[in-house]
Amino acid sequence: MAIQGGAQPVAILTKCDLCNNTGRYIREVESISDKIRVHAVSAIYGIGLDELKEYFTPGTTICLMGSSGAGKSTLINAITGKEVMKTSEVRESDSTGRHTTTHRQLIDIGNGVSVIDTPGMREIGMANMQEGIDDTFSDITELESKCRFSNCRHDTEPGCAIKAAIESGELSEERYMLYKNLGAENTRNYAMKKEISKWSKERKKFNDRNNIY
Ligand SMILES: Nc1nc2c(ncn2[C@@H]2O[C@H](COP(=O)(O)OP(=O)(O)O)[C@@H](O)[C@H]2O)c(=O)[nH]1
Ligand SMILES: [Mg+2]
Repeated sequence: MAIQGGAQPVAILTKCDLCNNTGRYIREVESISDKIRVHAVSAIYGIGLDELKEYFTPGTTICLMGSSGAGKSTLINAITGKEVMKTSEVRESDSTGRHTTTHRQLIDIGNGVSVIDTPGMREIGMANMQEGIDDTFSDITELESKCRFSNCRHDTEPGCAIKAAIESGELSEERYMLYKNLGAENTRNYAMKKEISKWSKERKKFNDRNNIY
């Protein structure tokens, strides 16, 4: 979504003080796409915060996305050295945060930098994002174009470049499944979005005809 929207995606692994194998997780996220930068930080212990300074240049708008309790607000407070955002205790029972932020807000944190904080999201609904997905997985779309059949489903077709790449180890099956699942989710949500908009148009027409406001 970030790539398709023209934003620079940065993945931040928070609370690295609670993890003794951050390198492994950094590499795991990095392996998804070479277009995404990954940092592991601890806002509480001030680890890795320097690495993030380059993103806080004047004129930049930073949008924080991540589930409630991930440590977004604590991170911004640690970087700015001020309490610009309210933080919340994480519920022990399900390790999710209480929803301190209940609405999107745009905060001027000084130095010409703005931060958009989003309320805790349980999921990001994707629709009409195929372009961004293809961009993120451009190595896979490149491989797909090398299949013998242009409509290859990478299933049982002969001359399939995807299957060959998975077999040779050039492409990890996990990454391919991620690409496939994101594509399927996108198609499903897009179809749903179109269906909803069709019905809302129908309803509007019905209301107009019957003078219902
Ligand atoms: N151990 C540890 N806890 C953190 C860190 N950053 C945030 N937390 C805790 O995680 C909880 C949720 O933080 P918060 O910033 O409110 O999360 P947000 O919902 O993403 O804004 C709070 O209890 C924080 O104290 C960190 O670097 N290390
Ligand atoms: Mg918050």
